[in-house]
Amino acid sequence: MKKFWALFFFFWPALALFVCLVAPSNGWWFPSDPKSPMGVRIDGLFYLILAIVALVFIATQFALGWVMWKGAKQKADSKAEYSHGNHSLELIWTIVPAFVLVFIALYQMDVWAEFRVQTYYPEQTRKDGPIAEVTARQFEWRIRYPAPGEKLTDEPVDGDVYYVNELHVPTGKPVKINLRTQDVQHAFFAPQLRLKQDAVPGLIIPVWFEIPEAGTYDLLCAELCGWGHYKMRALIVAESEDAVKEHVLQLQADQNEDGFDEPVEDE
Ligand SMILES: [Cu+2]
Repeated sequence: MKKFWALFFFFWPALALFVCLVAPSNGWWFPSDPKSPMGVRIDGLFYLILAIVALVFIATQFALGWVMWKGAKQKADSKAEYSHGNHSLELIWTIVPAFVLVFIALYQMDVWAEFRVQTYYPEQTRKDGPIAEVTARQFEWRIRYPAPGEKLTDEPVDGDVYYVNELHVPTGKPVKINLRTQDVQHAFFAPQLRLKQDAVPGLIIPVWFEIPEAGTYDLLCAELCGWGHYKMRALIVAESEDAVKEHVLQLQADQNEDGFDEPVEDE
């Protein structure tokens, strides 16, 4: 029976090892491949951390199984050994994890900087400026585009074009949006792009991303923001630059529509 328990504890790291070996060829990972260059790098960080965690799990569980196996082979009347701990072991398992954590912190620094530090944003986004403002509010995403041909201003101006829950962006180049919230804290989350940024009251936060392939991507709120949080589902539509222009022109025409087909002329 003692040996059974030792084998039981050997089973789990063996299963973990097996899963680690077969997972990559079976695509057992996030539900979709990352759809942005930044997403590929974020997934790379996840893989690295997963590999470290898997290695530590397998090693510690095997060690546990091994200790139990050794104990199982001891005679029932043999004396137990008591100890007050081991100074070298304590040092090793404090210093090694500390180095691993410092390594992860330093290793992810450039991805983090490119993503979050404005001076590291792609040249193009700094030249073009934000293409739209996305304002989260309970419980929707309000989109504000500048009038065609104009630059986006921090505060709304006459001629701005509005829409709700659908953000159109050009494909194939880095684009930047200004993220705000009108009430509580929300989080701009595009899972397929691996993009997540909190919207914080009082702040205008520039967020950049690049979508190489035209298509429709989910935009969700990732911060529990009230009873209707689940409803904050919107779309990011990535399409050609011309199609985005066309979309904004159409929105502008709809916004200026006064219900009359023809200009009314005095007779
Ligand atoms: Cu929300």
